[in-house]
Amino acid sequence: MTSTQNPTAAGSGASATEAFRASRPQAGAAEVSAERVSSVVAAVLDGVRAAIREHNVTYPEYQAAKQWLIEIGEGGEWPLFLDVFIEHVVEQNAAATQEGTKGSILGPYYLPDQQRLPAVTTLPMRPDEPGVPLVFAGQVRDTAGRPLAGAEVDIWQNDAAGYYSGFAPDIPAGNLRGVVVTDDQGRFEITTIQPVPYQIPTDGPTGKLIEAAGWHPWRPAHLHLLVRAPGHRQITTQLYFAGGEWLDSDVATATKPELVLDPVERDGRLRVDYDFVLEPA
Ligand code: MBD
Ligand code: FE
Repeated sequence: MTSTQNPTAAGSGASATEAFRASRPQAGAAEVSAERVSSVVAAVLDGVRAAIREHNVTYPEYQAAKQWLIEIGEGGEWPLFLDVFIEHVVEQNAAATQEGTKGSILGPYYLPDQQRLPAVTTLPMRPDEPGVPLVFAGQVRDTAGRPLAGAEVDIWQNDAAGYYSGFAPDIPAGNLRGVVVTDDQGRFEITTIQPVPYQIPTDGPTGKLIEAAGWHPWRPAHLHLLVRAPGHRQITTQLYFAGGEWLDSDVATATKPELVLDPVERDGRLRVDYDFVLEPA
């Protein structure tokens, strides 16, 4: 392994904040009416006020909370904190109108514009990339069962040390990321390594909060995916591994039973098949 330096929370937080800004997700916000802003924001504030009353929050606690909020911003951890504790509820709302493959949260570590790769491929990785080899194969179809040729399986994952390229030092850009294009049968076969459980950085404000509350900071091992094809609704999802640690207690509350893979050993590697189904846009 080439990595000697431990990534810091501040480092990955700043990168996640920068990646979020670069994605320009605010486009469309101008359409929101004053009525909508008022009703949603009033409900959020009412919830906070109710918690303060119910738990008789004191001045020292209030000031500590203010300090913590300042640190979340300074450490660039708003994407991390929000995606871990809030995004799954927004995803639940989106899922109510979505057919086909189940979705899950995007999380803070997606990077667009990665290398385009052929249908049968190996994800970009270091020559000495540690980890258990995994072959992840399948087909992309529409809700009528027709194969989607030229669909894009945009995949990213952590390495055997638990870190994502672009959000930790000493990992080459694009490592364990890629946009795999399906063949004329809508098929793909991706050779990679097994991802490992992800620990929320314990040295930043999100980690400090989790520790102060006595919670655990772990997500189960997962592959992240965006699957898209022209004329179809893009799916944002994650795939997990049967029997894996933290599967039933994901700190980000983002697992679903339909998204659990169960790889089998074949020729000394793990292999698993999983098909994606996209609905019309
Ligand atoms: C992750 O790797 C992740 O997927 C989410 C949702 C939050 C924090 C880290
Ligand atoms: Fe992740």
